[in-house]
Amino acid sequence: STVNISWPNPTSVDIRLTVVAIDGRSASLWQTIEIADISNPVVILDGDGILERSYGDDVTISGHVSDNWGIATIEWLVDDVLIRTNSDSDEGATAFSHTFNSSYAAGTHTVTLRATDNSGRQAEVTATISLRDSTPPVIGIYQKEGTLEIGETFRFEANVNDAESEGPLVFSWDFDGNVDSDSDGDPRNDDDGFGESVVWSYNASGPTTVVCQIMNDAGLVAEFEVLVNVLSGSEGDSMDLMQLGLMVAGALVVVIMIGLL
Ligand SMILES: [Ca+2]
Ligand SMILES: [Ca+2]
Ligand SMILES: [Ca+2]
Ligand SMILES: [Ca+2]
Repeated sequence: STVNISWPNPTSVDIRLTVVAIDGRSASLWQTIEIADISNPVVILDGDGILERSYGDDVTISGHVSDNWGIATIEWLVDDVLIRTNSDSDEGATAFSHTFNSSYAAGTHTVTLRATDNSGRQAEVTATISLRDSTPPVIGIYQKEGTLEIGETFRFEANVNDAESEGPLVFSWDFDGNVDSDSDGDPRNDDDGFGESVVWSYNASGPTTVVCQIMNDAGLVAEFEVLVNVLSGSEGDSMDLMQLGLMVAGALVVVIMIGLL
């Protein structure tokens, strides 16, 4: 004959088997059985596949944990670094929210849900997060216009950063908005110079624009523009912006005086 019994907790039990014969004689046998938890917890994450997220987005992941005896702790790890520990009785222990800031590199990261049962057995399951930079480089304060003389060298500098971009930013300068030097139909996109700062000079007078484009690791581009007035240098047949402004002011005074007469 067979008897099936299960125990909810680990224990040690003494079992006595007694057999009684038809004639009343009996015999007994003792056996000690150790009841132990020998199976890992069951850990499941809701959803599957790689989660695509941008910097600053909340990553919220939930899961389910169960065990044949009982769960002692539930842990959440990001890139194998322990972020949160809960006991099984904590509400919300199987829901986790994390924001990836610029201290994380763009690319693949992991979020792991790990459960430990009352006998110290562990199981874990991992979700994969693909983190991307969705913001172009940020342009800081810069001088929006300036005056140069023909032949005068000047260092143009870009005050730009991108906290989420790991590699160096790529700078491309177009120093003359009047000339389409690569003949592609756009006079503002020519690669006249490269790098965070470039020394440049002009050999023709007149106003023009400098356009600097900056690309980050994710291929996102920001640009800024500087107005440059190039003077011929032989004063008398040219005037800089300030002289032009004084002349306008003088003309106004004349107009006002005429109005008073
Ligand atoms: Ca177990
Ligand atoms: Ca960015
Ligand atoms: Ca062009
Ligand atoms: Ca150009």
